[in-house]
Amino acid sequence: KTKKSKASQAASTAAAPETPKLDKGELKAAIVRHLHCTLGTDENKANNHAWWKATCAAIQELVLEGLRKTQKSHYFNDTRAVHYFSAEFLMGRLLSNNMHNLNLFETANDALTELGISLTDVLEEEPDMALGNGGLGRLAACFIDSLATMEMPAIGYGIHYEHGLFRQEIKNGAQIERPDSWRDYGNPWEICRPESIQEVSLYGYVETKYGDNGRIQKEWHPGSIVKGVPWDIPVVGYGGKTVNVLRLWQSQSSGYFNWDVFNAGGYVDAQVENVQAETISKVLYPNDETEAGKELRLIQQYFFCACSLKDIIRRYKRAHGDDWSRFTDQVVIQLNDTHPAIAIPELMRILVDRAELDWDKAWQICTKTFAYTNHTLLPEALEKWPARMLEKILPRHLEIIYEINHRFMAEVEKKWPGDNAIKSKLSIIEESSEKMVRMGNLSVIGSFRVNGVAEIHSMLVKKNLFPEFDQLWPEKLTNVTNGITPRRWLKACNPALSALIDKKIGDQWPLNLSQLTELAVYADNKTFQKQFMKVKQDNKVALAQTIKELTGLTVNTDAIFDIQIKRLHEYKRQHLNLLHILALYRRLLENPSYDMHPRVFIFGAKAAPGYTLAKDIIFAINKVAEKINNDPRVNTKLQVVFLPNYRVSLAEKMIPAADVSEQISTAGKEASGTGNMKLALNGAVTVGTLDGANIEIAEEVGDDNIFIFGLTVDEVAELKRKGYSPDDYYYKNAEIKAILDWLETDYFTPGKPGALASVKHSLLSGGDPYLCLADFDSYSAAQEQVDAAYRDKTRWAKMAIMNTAMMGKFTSDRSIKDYVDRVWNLTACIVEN
Ligand code: H2P
Repeated sequence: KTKKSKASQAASTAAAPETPKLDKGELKAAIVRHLHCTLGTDENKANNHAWWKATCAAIQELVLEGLRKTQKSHYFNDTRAVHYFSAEFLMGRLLSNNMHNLNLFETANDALTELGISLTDVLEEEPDMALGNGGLGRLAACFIDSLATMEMPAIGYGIHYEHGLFRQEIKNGAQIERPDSWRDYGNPWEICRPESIQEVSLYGYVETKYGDNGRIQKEWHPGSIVKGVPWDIPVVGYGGKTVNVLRLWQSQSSGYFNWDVFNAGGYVDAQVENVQAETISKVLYPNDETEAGKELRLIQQYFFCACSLKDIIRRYKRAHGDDWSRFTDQVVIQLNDTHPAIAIPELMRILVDRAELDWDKAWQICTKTFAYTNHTLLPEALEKWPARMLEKILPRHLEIIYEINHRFMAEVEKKWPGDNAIKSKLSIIEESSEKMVRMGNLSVIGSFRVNGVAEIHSMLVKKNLFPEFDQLWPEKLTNVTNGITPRRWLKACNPALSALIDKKIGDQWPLNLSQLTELAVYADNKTFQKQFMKVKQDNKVALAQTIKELTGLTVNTDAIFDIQIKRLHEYKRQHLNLLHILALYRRLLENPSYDMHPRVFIFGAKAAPGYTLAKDIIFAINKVAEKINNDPRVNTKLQVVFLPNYRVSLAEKMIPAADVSEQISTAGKEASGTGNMKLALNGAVTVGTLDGANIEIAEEVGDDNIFIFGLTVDEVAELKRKGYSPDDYYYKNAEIKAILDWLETDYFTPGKPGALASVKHSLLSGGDPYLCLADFDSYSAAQEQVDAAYRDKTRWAKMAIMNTAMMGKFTSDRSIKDYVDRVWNLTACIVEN
């Protein structure tokens, strides 16, 4: 089913980290100095939190030196830069990452040890920067790491959310959302830049005027103005030479504190405006179900795009004045999904209304500036805004969108004369009962390049999502397969494996991940297999300890650690995994000598607060886990763990310990996946469908080193075309029927029959939109193969090694190189030290 391909070479321009800039003594002194002078405490009083802050401050000194030099180089070389616009950046923790990238990790460890402090404990003090939901936001974080590492001039632009993704607690099996506060008492990495504050307009109306030359002019009279305050997070490249920034905007009231109202006793009234303005950057949206939520989300998007564009233009004008002719030589903007698509009409507004350029000239600039990444084919995730909402919040932008559309429709008419069906499909405006603005179409029309995130996804974007756009502009649609940074996702998170690899093939692999193929010659080597599997075993023991701390459960570390970690969504099919667990449970009850290697199934997932079925699935997993883990008839062979509050820092503990990686989405639904890459890189073997980047992983590792199951994209389409009926599987397959019926009893929820029934019902009678039942048998068979393979220790060790060895293609350095070649046309800027 899969073919072997040569891993593409990720040519990194960066050099390996040099000798650390500080020795142990100097770092020790710097940490103590910050403990005294920055934190006003001392070695005897300081707790781990204070030590963490002092260590961050000591490291930040070097980071800022790099930042200053980088900015100077970029300024003097007047470099072209990419501006990565993203509503999400899932950065996780920064201290360990920054120390690794500055080659100071060992030094810091030694320095703190001499001070009687454990670096591991200190690292645990850092809250995750969880300014994202999942893969999309983490991808942005990996990309800015690679950009800095490859010495590319780049800025990330996003929102300085006061609260990132909610903290998940599990109470009686159910998900409870609690506010995340990542910067309650300040964050040591961020720098506020009041000198670069921007103002953003909202609401109001548009006045049409006639200029002296008879030219129609539009003037937007805003109803309110908010301030955007920039916070810079330095992004340290591996080797520490280039330090780029992630600039996040915080909203603030532009009005002054209303002193008169306050003095007259209106203590609350005096602050209403502030509260309204500050609401914009208050929370990261996990969903947008309410009308108010939707409106706020649109405002968030516009807010950060408008601030960022002003920032970019200010920088451009500093070098080039009012001459717009070089703008597209200097600036490229990558739109991470459609969330920042409103930047397209905003740039048009600036160019036409403010700079008074002709429409055609402005449009030329615009369509040479923007490129757009599509991350999903799911219709519900393709953003649309009611025209009336845009009219209220951004009246001038709606006019501009209509004008863009009007001109585009003329182009469509030329290509397909008289074809109204194509027009209504390609139009930015959807003429439904409520007029909607389609941000996907706007993004394609306003960009010079559009990419999907894995080969198959990009093919489906061309074939199913935007086929007519592809006919109209055959060069526009392309692919850039996602990647992950090997610095965080192997070197930092799996130090023992990294050290083993260093010993075998040298320490340059973090910059040139294709070098890992050199490990393949050792895949059959007994000694190396032993060393490799010893590392895995130690990592499993460490994860078992974390599981114990977080859930109280003692897991069997000789069991297969089978891990599924990702956002909870029906298309990702955590419930297919659950059905299989229930099948194993039944088989064990019916036949106590049922032959299987012990397995621990481990989940980590957050469900969007408004996504009821996703929360029901979490509840079901937890209830089934409780039953199985407490059932002595089976719990020596089968255990189930749901780790609460899945996030980057927890992923860093889980991934190195995985034997099996669950990548089981319905074919055609997972655009790429990136967890699949992280797990395989750390020597986990994938059980997966032919979906997203799984297909490319299979090509790299070869059919012998992956367990592929399930319907293909074409088979899924065929089954849906014929009419899929889950009930057929339910009535014909006794095991499926028994499992689903079991969920309706009170077996897992004593005294509360039906508590898990929603999961069953979602899979029957016109349900099961993601074909769990259709893929069940094939999945179950693949799992039997996993079981057999694992029992053959030599075979398994070889598979695990081959997975690590063949992941070179999936470094985000290669993704960035692809973007540079296919989209951005950037050159590296070597920063003088
Ligand atoms: C999404 C896609 C993934 C993709 C990722 C990055 C939206 O992430 O679904 O398939 O790998 O973007 O391109 P996620 O589901 O993890 O939130």
